[in-house]
Amino acid sequence: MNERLTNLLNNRRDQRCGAKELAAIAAALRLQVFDVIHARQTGHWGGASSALGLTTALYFNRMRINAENPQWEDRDRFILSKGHASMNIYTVLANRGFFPIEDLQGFRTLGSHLQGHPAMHKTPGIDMSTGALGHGVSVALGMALAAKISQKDYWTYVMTGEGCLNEGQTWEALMMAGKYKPERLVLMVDYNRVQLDGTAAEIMPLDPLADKLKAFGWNVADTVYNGHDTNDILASFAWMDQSGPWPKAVVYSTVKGKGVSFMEGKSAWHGAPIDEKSYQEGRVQLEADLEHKEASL
Ligand SMILES: Cc1ncc(C[n+]2csc(CCOP(=O)(O)OP(=O)(O)O)c2C)c(N)n1
Repeated sequence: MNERLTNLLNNRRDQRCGAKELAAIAAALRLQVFDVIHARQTGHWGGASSALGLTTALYFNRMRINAENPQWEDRDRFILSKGHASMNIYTVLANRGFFPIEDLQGFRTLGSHLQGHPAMHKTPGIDMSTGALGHGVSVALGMALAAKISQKDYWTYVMTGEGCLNEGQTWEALMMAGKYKPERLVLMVDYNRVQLDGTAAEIMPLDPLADKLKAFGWNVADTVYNGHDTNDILASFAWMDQSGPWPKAVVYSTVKGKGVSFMEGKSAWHGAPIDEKSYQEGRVQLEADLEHKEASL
Protein backbone atom coordinates (compact mmCIF):
# COMPACT_ATOMS: atom_id res chain seq x y z
CA MET A 1 0.00 0.00 0.00
CA ASN A 2 1.29 3.46 -0.78
CA GLU A 3 1.68 6.13 1.86
CA ARG A 4 -1.46 8.03 0.96
CA LEU A 5 -3.65 4.95 1.30
CA THR A 6 -1.95 3.86 4.52
CA ASN A 7 -2.56 7.33 5.97
CA LEU A 8 -6.12 7.24 4.79
CA LEU A 9 -6.72 3.97 6.59
CA ASN A 10 -4.84 5.05 9.70
CA ASN A 11 -6.76 8.33 9.99
CA ARG A 12 -9.99 6.88 8.86
CA ARG A 13 -12.15 7.47 11.91
CA ASP A 14 -14.38 10.33 10.86
CA GLN A 15 -13.69 10.39 7.17
CA ARG A 16 -16.25 10.36 4.44
CA CYS A 17 -14.11 8.99 1.64
CA GLY A 18 -14.79 9.96 -1.97
CA ALA A 19 -15.08 7.72 -5.02
CA LYS A 20 -11.37 7.37 -5.79
CA GLU A 21 -10.46 6.75 -2.15
CA LEU A 22 -13.20 4.15 -1.81
CA ALA A 23 -11.97 2.37 -4.93
CA ALA A 24 -8.42 2.22 -3.56
CA ILE A 25 -9.56 1.04 -0.15
CA ALA A 26 -11.76 -1.67 -1.68
CA ALA A 27 -8.82 -2.88 -3.79
CA ALA A 28 -6.57 -3.03 -0.72
CA LEU A 29 -9.19 -4.88 1.30
CA ARG A 30 -9.83 -7.32 -1.55
CA LEU A 31 -6.17 -8.29 -1.45
CA GLN A 32 -6.34 -8.81 2.32
CA VAL A 33 -9.43 -11.03 1.95
CA PHE A 34 -7.69 -13.07 -0.74
CA ASP A 35 -4.53 -13.48 1.36
CA VAL A 36 -6.37 -14.66 4.47
CA ILE A 37 -8.70 -17.06 2.66
CA HIS A 38 -5.67 -18.56 0.95
CA ALA A 39 -3.57 -18.71 4.13
CA ARG A 40 -6.35 -20.33 6.13
CA GLN A 41 -7.42 -22.58 3.22
CA THR A 42 -11.03 -21.87 4.07
CA GLY A 43 -13.63 -19.16 3.48
CA HIS A 44 -15.85 -17.78 0.76
CA TRP A 45 -13.87 -15.72 -1.71
CA GLY A 46 -16.58 -15.40 -4.37
CA GLY A 47 -19.29 -13.70 -2.32
CA ALA A 48 -16.85 -11.76 -0.11
CA SER A 49 -15.26 -10.18 -3.16
CA SER A 50 -18.48 -9.39 -4.99
CA ALA A 51 -19.82 -7.26 -2.11
CA LEU A 52 -16.58 -5.51 -1.17
CA GLY A 53 -17.19 -2.28 -3.08
CA LEU A 54 -20.58 -1.97 -1.38
CA THR A 55 -19.50 -2.63 2.21
CA THR A 56 -16.41 -0.44 1.81
CA ALA A 57 -18.57 2.44 0.62
CA LEU A 58 -21.06 1.93 3.47
CA TYR A 59 -18.43 1.91 6.21
CA PHE A 60 -16.01 4.46 4.75
CA ASN A 61 -18.50 6.93 3.34
CA ARG A 62 -21.98 6.56 4.65
CA MET A 63 -22.74 4.88 7.95
CA ARG A 64 -22.95 6.71 11.26
CA ILE A 65 -20.80 4.48 13.44
CA ASN A 66 -18.23 4.73 16.19
CA ALA A 67 -15.53 2.06 16.10
CA GLU A 68 -14.65 2.83 19.71
CA ASN A 69 -18.22 2.23 20.80
CA PRO A 70 -19.58 -0.60 18.62
CA GLN A 71 -22.76 -0.88 20.69
CA TRP A 72 -23.60 2.84 20.45
CA GLU A 73 -27.41 2.95 20.52
CA ASP A 74 -27.67 5.57 17.79
CA ARG A 75 -25.38 3.82 15.33
CA ASP A 76 -26.57 2.77 11.90
CA ARG A 77 -27.01 -0.99 11.62
CA PHE A 78 -25.74 -3.33 8.93
CA ILE A 79 -26.75 -6.95 8.52
CA LEU A 80 -24.80 -9.17 6.16
CA SER A 81 -27.59 -11.65 5.54
CA LYS A 82 -25.26 -13.61 3.23
CA GLY A 83 -23.18 -14.46 6.30
CA HIS A 84 -20.90 -16.94 4.51
CA ALA A 85 -19.15 -13.86 3.05
CA SER A 86 -17.90 -13.11 6.56
CA MET A 87 -14.33 -12.28 5.48
CA ASN A 88 -15.81 -9.29 3.69
CA ILE A 89 -17.28 -7.67 6.77
CA TYR A 90 -14.41 -8.76 9.05
CA THR A 91 -11.89 -7.06 6.78
CA VAL A 92 -13.96 -3.90 6.52
CA LEU A 93 -14.49 -3.71 10.29
CA ALA A 94 -10.81 -4.35 11.05
CA ASN A 95 -9.66 -1.64 8.66
CA ARG A 96 -12.33 0.72 9.98
CA GLY A 97 -10.81 0.33 13.44
CA PHE A 98 -13.23 -2.00 15.23
CA PHE A 99 -10.45 -4.48 16.07
CA PRO A 100 -6.80 -5.08 15.13
CA ILE A 101 -6.09 -6.00 11.51
CA GLU A 102 -3.81 -8.80 12.79
CA ASP A 103 -6.93 -10.57 14.12
CA LEU A 104 -7.84 -11.42 10.52
CA GLN A 105 -5.10 -14.05 10.53
CA GLY A 106 -7.12 -16.00 13.09
CA PHE A 107 -10.08 -16.37 10.74
CA ARG A 108 -11.84 -19.67 11.39
CA THR A 109 -9.43 -20.86 14.08
CA LEU A 110 -10.63 -22.17 17.42
CA GLY A 111 -10.81 -19.41 19.99
CA SER A 112 -10.74 -16.58 17.42
CA HIS A 113 -13.60 -14.10 17.47
CA LEU A 114 -13.69 -14.40 13.68
CA GLN A 115 -15.63 -17.57 13.06
CA GLY A 116 -16.78 -18.86 9.68
CA HIS A 117 -20.06 -17.01 10.00
CA PRO A 118 -20.49 -13.68 11.83
CA ALA A 119 -21.36 -13.87 15.53
CA MET A 120 -22.69 -10.69 17.12
CA HIS A 121 -21.59 -11.61 20.66
CA LYS A 122 -18.01 -12.31 19.57
CA THR A 123 -16.98 -9.69 17.03
CA PRO A 124 -17.08 -5.94 17.67
CA GLY A 125 -19.16 -4.23 14.98
CA ILE A 126 -21.25 -7.23 13.95
CA ASP A 127 -24.88 -6.21 14.45
CA MET A 128 -26.44 -9.62 13.80
CA SER A 129 -25.31 -13.23 13.68
CA THR A 130 -25.96 -14.66 10.22
CA GLY A 131 -25.09 -17.67 8.11
CA ALA A 132 -28.33 -19.57 7.84
CA LEU A 133 -29.60 -17.79 4.75
CA GLY A 134 -32.91 -15.96 4.86
CA HIS A 135 -33.00 -14.29 8.29
CA GLY A 136 -31.48 -10.91 7.56
CA VAL A 137 -34.48 -9.04 6.21
CA SER A 138 -36.64 -10.17 9.16
CA VAL A 139 -34.08 -8.93 11.66
CA ALA A 140 -33.53 -5.68 9.77
CA LEU A 141 -37.27 -5.06 9.78
CA GLY A 142 -37.31 -5.60 13.54
CA MET A 143 -34.44 -3.15 14.00
CA ALA A 144 -36.12 -0.55 11.82
CA LEU A 145 -39.41 -0.91 13.71
CA ALA A 146 -37.50 -0.68 16.99
CA ALA A 147 -36.01 2.63 15.81
CA LYS A 148 -39.50 3.97 15.30
CA ILE A 149 -40.75 2.82 18.71
CA SER A 150 -37.69 4.21 20.50
CA GLN A 151 -37.72 7.42 18.41
CA LYS A 152 -34.24 6.87 17.04
CA ASP A 153 -33.15 8.00 13.61
CA TYR A 154 -30.57 5.34 12.80
CA TRP A 155 -30.58 3.62 9.41
CA THR A 156 -30.76 -0.14 8.95
CA TYR A 157 -29.07 -1.68 5.92
CA VAL A 158 -29.47 -5.34 5.05
CA MET A 159 -27.52 -7.05 2.29
CA THR A 160 -28.71 -10.21 0.60
CA GLY A 161 -27.50 -12.29 -2.29
CA GLU A 162 -29.69 -14.59 -4.35
CA GLY A 163 -29.53 -17.32 -1.67
CA CYS A 164 -31.46 -15.27 0.89
CA LEU A 165 -33.96 -14.29 -1.78
CA ASN A 166 -34.59 -17.99 -2.41
CA GLU A 167 -35.79 -18.39 1.20
CA GLY A 168 -39.51 -18.08 1.98
CA GLN A 169 -38.88 -16.19 5.20
CA THR A 170 -37.29 -13.36 3.24
CA TRP A 171 -40.52 -12.81 1.32
CA GLU A 172 -42.59 -12.87 4.52
CA ALA A 173 -40.35 -10.13 5.87
CA LEU A 174 -40.46 -8.18 2.60
CA MET A 175 -44.25 -8.38 2.69
CA MET A 176 -44.42 -7.21 6.29
CA ALA A 177 -42.01 -4.36 5.62
CA GLY A 178 -44.28 -3.33 2.76
CA LYS A 179 -47.13 -3.14 5.27
CA TYR A 180 -45.39 -1.17 8.05
CA LYS A 181 -43.11 0.89 5.78
CA PRO A 182 -40.48 1.74 8.40
CA GLU A 183 -38.29 4.72 7.60
CA ARG A 184 -34.57 4.33 6.92
CA LEU A 185 -34.78 0.61 6.13
CA VAL A 186 -32.72 -0.24 3.04
CA LEU A 187 -32.31 -3.57 1.27
CA MET A 188 -29.14 -3.86 -0.81
CA VAL A 189 -29.08 -6.83 -3.18
CA ASP A 190 -25.62 -8.06 -4.17
CA TYR A 191 -26.89 -9.47 -7.46
CA ASN A 192 -23.97 -11.47 -8.82
CA ARG A 193 -26.28 -14.11 -10.33
CA VAL A 194 -24.11 -17.03 -9.18
CA GLN A 195 -24.74 -19.23 -6.15
CA LEU A 196 -23.03 -22.15 -4.39
CA ASP A 197 -23.19 -24.72 -7.15
CA GLY A 198 -24.67 -23.02 -10.17
CA THR A 199 -26.17 -19.86 -11.54
CA ALA A 200 -29.21 -18.25 -9.98
CA ALA A 201 -31.04 -18.87 -13.25
CA GLU A 202 -30.39 -22.61 -12.89
CA ILE A 203 -31.18 -22.84 -9.19
CA MET A 204 -34.12 -20.47 -8.75
CA PRO A 205 -34.59 -17.58 -11.15
CA LEU A 206 -35.41 -14.28 -9.43
CA ASP A 207 -36.07 -11.99 -12.37
CA PRO A 208 -37.82 -9.67 -12.71
CA LEU A 209 -36.46 -9.00 -9.23
CA ALA A 210 -37.14 -5.26 -9.02
CA ASP A 211 -40.75 -5.80 -10.09
CA LYS A 212 -41.22 -8.47 -7.43
CA LEU A 213 -39.84 -6.19 -4.72
CA LYS A 214 -42.09 -3.38 -5.93
CA ALA A 215 -45.09 -5.70 -5.82
CA PHE A 216 -44.27 -6.40 -2.15
CA GLY A 217 -44.53 -2.70 -1.38
CA TRP A 218 -40.90 -1.57 -1.64
CA ASN A 219 -39.60 1.60 -3.23
CA VAL A 220 -37.03 0.14 -5.63
CA ALA A 221 -34.40 2.23 -7.42
CA ASP A 222 -35.05 2.21 -11.16
CA THR A 223 -31.33 2.06 -11.85
CA VAL A 224 -29.44 -1.20 -11.40
CA TYR A 225 -26.21 0.26 -10.05
CA ASN A 226 -22.78 -1.19 -10.73
CA GLY A 227 -21.60 -2.53 -7.37
CA HIS A 228 -17.96 -2.24 -8.42
CA ASP A 229 -18.07 1.37 -9.59
CA THR A 230 -17.70 3.68 -6.63
CA ASN A 231 -19.29 6.62 -8.48
CA ASP A 232 -22.30 4.44 -9.15
CA ILE A 233 -22.44 3.29 -5.52
CA LEU A 234 -22.35 6.90 -4.32
CA ALA A 235 -25.15 7.70 -6.79
CA SER A 236 -27.19 4.90 -5.21
CA PHE A 237 -26.59 6.47 -1.78
CA ALA A 238 -27.86 9.78 -3.14
CA TRP A 239 -30.98 7.98 -4.33
CA MET A 240 -31.49 6.57 -0.81
CA ASP A 241 -31.42 10.14 0.52
CA GLN A 242 -34.06 11.39 -1.89
CA SER A 243 -37.52 11.80 -0.53
CA GLY A 244 -39.76 8.90 -1.40
CA PRO A 245 -41.67 6.13 0.27
CA TRP A 246 -40.08 3.56 2.56
CA PRO A 247 -38.75 0.92 2.70
CA LYS A 248 -36.18 1.28 -0.07
CA ALA A 249 -34.35 -1.35 -2.08
CA VAL A 250 -31.39 -1.14 -4.44
CA VAL A 251 -30.29 -3.91 -6.77
CA TYR A 252 -26.55 -3.84 -7.55
CA SER A 253 -25.02 -5.67 -10.45
CA THR A 254 -21.87 -7.37 -9.18
CA VAL A 255 -19.41 -10.07 -10.18
CA LYS A 256 -18.77 -13.07 -7.98
CA GLY A 257 -15.04 -13.43 -7.35
CA LYS A 258 -14.43 -9.89 -8.67
CA GLY A 259 -10.79 -9.04 -9.28
CA VAL A 260 -9.37 -12.41 -10.31
CA SER A 261 -10.34 -12.96 -13.95
CA PHE A 262 -10.31 -16.75 -13.96
CA MET A 263 -12.42 -16.91 -10.79
CA GLU A 264 -15.03 -14.36 -11.81
CA GLY A 265 -18.59 -15.58 -12.27
CA LYS A 266 -17.73 -19.18 -11.38
CA SER A 267 -19.62 -21.07 -8.68
CA ALA A 268 -16.55 -23.32 -8.33
CA TRP A 269 -14.94 -20.41 -6.46
CA HIS A 270 -17.90 -19.88 -4.14
CA GLY A 271 -16.13 -21.42 -1.16
CA ALA A 272 -13.28 -23.57 -2.44
CA PRO A 273 -9.84 -23.37 -0.78
CA ILE A 274 -7.48 -21.35 -2.98
CA ASP A 275 -4.63 -23.52 -4.28
CA GLU A 276 -1.09 -22.14 -4.54
CA LYS A 277 -1.02 -21.67 -8.32
CA SER A 278 -4.37 -19.87 -8.40
CA TYR A 279 -3.27 -17.76 -5.45
CA GLN A 280 -0.06 -16.62 -7.09
CA GLU A 281 -1.77 -15.82 -10.38
CA GLY A 282 -4.71 -14.14 -8.70
CA ARG A 283 -2.51 -12.06 -6.44
CA VAL A 284 -0.70 -10.54 -9.42
CA GLN A 285 -4.04 -9.29 -10.77
CA LEU A 286 -5.23 -7.93 -7.43
CA GLU A 287 -1.92 -6.15 -6.82
CA ALA A 288 -2.04 -4.59 -10.27
CA ASP A 289 -5.56 -3.35 -9.60
CA LEU A 290 -4.50 -1.89 -6.26
CA GLU A 291 -1.53 -0.10 -7.83
CA HIS A 292 -3.77 1.31 -10.54
CA LYS A 293 -6.31 2.62 -7.99
CA GLU A 294 -3.58 4.00 -5.73
CA ALA A 295 -2.06 5.87 -8.66
CA SER A 296 -5.25 7.84 -9.12
CA LEU A 297 -5.40 9.01 -5.51
C1 LIG B 1 -30.68 -21.87 5.02
C2 LIG B 1 -29.41 -22.17 4.27
N1 LIG B 1 -29.42 -23.05 3.26
C3 LIG B 1 -28.28 -23.33 2.59
C4 LIG B 1 -27.11 -22.73 2.96
C5 LIG B 1 -25.83 -23.08 2.22
N2 LIG B 1 -25.38 -21.98 1.36
C6 LIG B 1 -24.37 -21.18 1.75
S1 LIG B 1 -24.04 -19.98 0.63
C7 LIG B 1 -25.24 -20.56 -0.42
C8 LIG B 1 -25.51 -19.89 -1.73
C9 LIG B 1 -25.57 -18.42 -1.58
O1 LIG B 1 -25.71 -17.80 -2.81
P1 LIG B 1 -25.69 -16.22 -2.90
O2 LIG B 1 -26.64 -15.65 -1.94
O3 LIG B 1 -25.86 -15.85 -4.32
O4 LIG B 1 -24.25 -15.89 -2.35
P2 LIG B 1 -23.01 -15.13 -2.99
O5 LIG B 1 -22.96 -15.44 -4.45
O6 LIG B 1 -23.26 -13.69 -2.77
O7 LIG B 1 -21.83 -15.64 -2.24
C10 LIG B 1 -25.88 -21.67 0.13
C11 LIG B 1 -26.99 -22.39 -0.55
C12 LIG B 1 -27.14 -21.82 4.02
N3 LIG B 1 -26.05 -21.17 4.42
N4 LIG B 1 -28.29 -21.54 4.66
